[in-house]
Amino acid sequence: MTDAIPRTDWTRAEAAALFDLPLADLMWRAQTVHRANFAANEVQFSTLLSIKTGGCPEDCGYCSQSAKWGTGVKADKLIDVDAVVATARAAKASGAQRFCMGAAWRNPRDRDVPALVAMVEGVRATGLETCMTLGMLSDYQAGALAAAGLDYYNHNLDTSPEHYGEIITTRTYDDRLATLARVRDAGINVCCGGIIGMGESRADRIGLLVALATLPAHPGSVPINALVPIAGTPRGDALLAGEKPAPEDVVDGLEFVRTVAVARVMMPRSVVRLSAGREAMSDETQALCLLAGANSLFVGSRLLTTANPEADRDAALFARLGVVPMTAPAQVVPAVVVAA
Ligand code: SAM
Ligand code: DTB
Ligand code: SF4
Repeated sequence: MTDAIPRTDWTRAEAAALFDLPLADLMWRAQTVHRANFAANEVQFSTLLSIKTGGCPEDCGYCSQSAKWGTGVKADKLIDVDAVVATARAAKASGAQRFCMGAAWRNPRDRDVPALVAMVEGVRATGLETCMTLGMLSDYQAGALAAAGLDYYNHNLDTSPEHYGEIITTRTYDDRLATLARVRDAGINVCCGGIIGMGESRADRIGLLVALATLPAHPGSVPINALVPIAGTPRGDALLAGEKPAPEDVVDGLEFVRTVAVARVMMPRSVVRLSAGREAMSDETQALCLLAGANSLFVGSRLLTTANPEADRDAALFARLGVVPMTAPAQVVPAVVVAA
């Protein structure tokens, strides 16, 4: 069966049925969808740079950069445009295809916009795709970034609507949906996903994927992060203390792989990113995530404030798996889509 337009009417029951499939059947579904829409062995490589670190007024319960938690991350100012562009050049030289700039803000101030625009223009001039994640945006700010040529804006839903209040209280799910609408309306591609391993149930993982797959259009990029536990944050401390959800809700490597596979089936044309958490993941779990349809990764030894695998470990893994860089721009995918 083929379907030209990816479905945006997924139900929780349908998503739950995918999660419940025998692993081989789920992987077969995910691989079938993946191979109909993407070159099977191609992976998009992104690099992250923190352009404004720490001191964030939000209370995200997982984040090293919130001023609410004693994590030891110190607050810095927005860094210089030249430093950003120089880092982008180096990322391009080492094989990155997209350059993501992250700021520990609730939202940018309008007086930051000229510098942000200069960063987008400077990074684009290196030939890299650009992505920013700066918190909530106004219409003006989204418009200015779009006019500068920003390719993607990352703004995550993080978890299900029900679990959200356990994780963040300073910004609502609806605030996030409103920013996503502004980004979409400005003509910027949406990058939107969440974090797995924050004490959520499988029903919450289903709720997150359904929220993503029932947006007016599927996000072009869907980052699936494994929680990087940061000492001093409520969610990090809970994970480090060994807090375990009910047996049916436990997140281990296989549950993470299932989450990636269900994301792939529900959002067939989206680039699914195996995002934070690779440093602590075995090569085998990462390989299964790629088999499940993940086709984007962060490369480079740092994410925003935490470690990512070193280049030599990644090079050895990609060589063993036969993974090659994505050739076409990620948003250009063949018209044929295999329905779930
Ligand atoms: N301040 C902006 C915002 O939150 O909208 C942008 C930067 S924020 C660090 C981007 C995303 O990184 C968060 O939405 C979250 O999904 C992810 N993230 C942050 N800390 C993480 C952690 N410890 N483990 C996994 N993902 C994390
Ligand atoms: C996303 O979903 N993951 C990236 C990116 N968007 C900005 C961030 C991961 C941050 C991991 C924790 C850290 O390094 O501070
Ligand atoms: Fe601030 Fe973003 Fe961290 Fe939340 S995730 S505390 S908004 S930097």
